[in-house]
Amino acid sequence: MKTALITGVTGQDGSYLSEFLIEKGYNVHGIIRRSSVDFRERIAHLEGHPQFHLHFGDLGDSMSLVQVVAKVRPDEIYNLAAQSHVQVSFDSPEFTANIDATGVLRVLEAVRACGLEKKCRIYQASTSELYGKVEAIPQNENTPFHPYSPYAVAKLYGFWITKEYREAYNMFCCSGILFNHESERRGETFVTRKITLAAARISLGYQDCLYLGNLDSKRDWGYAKDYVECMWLILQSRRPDDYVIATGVQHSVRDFAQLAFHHAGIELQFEGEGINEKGICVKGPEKLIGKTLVAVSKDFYRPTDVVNLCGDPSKAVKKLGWNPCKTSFEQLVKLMVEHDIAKVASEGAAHKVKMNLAEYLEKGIVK
Ligand code: NAP
Ligand code: F7E
Repeated sequence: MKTALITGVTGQDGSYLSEFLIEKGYNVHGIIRRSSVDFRERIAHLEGHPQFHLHFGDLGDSMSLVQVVAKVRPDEIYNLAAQSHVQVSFDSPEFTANIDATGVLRVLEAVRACGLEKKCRIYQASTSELYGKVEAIPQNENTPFHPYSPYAVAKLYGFWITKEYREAYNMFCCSGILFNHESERRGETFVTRKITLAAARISLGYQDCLYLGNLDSKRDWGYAKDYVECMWLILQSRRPDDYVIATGVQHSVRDFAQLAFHHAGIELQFEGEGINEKGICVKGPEKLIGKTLVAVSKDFYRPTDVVNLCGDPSKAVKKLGWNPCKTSFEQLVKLMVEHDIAKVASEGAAHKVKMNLAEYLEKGIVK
């Protein structure tokens, strides 16, 4: 039985990867942060499973990492832990650098400190944000990087230090350059989940209007459940290497919103430009017809924004046999909206909290 260690196990990807590896027969160990409140919603259903174990540790604390690695002696490490929100990285750049850049070094060094360089394979969660202010479309493994946020700059260090340890110490270290991937478990402040929750709340009468930033921004959105399989495939390969993981299909934030509201029974027509653009209800419940349900607020603009991401997954398809077309964009949006309608309907009044922009901003809810 193989043993895997996952950092970031409480996150979107960590939870799906745990399920995937347990299914494959692995003993799965996850690292969780110590905190005064428990927030382990995404892995609650796995706790108590005989193949699932949790350990305290922090990417900011090398001693904790060495202790866990020494105890678990994993065959594979999936380093998914990160401060993963791009806007937050502008607000907390030093913390982001410590976890997303130096944190990667700490994981690699923990493996060396425990003498596991030959035994342990390491997956580093890299990102399409490395392409940032893009220099070519679509982006593949040879496209130059141009990071465009503190998050991306930190992740660039993570990418290069992983490659460096591969070459300097002959370690089996790989980076997956993953494009945006979403799901019912996506954090609520990322744009897709913010939209699907708002579409659900608006259709059920708990929110008046959804405020967004740059509607023109384009992403290559895939389904997180499909992407964790690729992380595993990367570590099963004969030779360590880096791979772009993407669908190859691009949509704007506006497209996402239009389709999400459609699945909530509301047709939107967009009018105006830039900060004055509005999504108006043209079909749906009588009381919503003619109302502005989506508006733009500069509060959700970023100091520098990445606006044109589209990945070319040919290498992963050819070398790993990965299928990027398992879940289409249309299926992804539908499953997220259906999930959130059921969630809002069952939780009811709790969702009134995020009704309008003033409340969003007052509560310091992340952009
Ligand atoms: P996520 O839901 O935000 O999860 C991040 C995880 O990192 C959480 O488990 C969090 O723990 C943990 N974490 C944060 N700071 C930590 C620290 N100091 N020490 C230990 N753990 C810490 O992220 P995700 O969407 O699953 O993404 C997984 C990884 O892939 C991240 O590295 C992200 O940057 C990268 N990535 C994501 C995407 C995407 O579209 N989702 C695309 C490319 C790359 P808590 O629960 O305690 O906060
Ligand atoms: O933004 C625009 C925003 O926050 C997507 C992380 O998982 O994927 C994620 O980073 C786009 C940006 O994701 C709002 O300006 C408009 O252009 O959902 P997001 P992200 O920044 O792409 C990459 C691959 C990662 O590696 C990261 O870890 O949408 N946008 N209006 C908005 N974004 C947010 N959050 N909120 C808005 O209201």
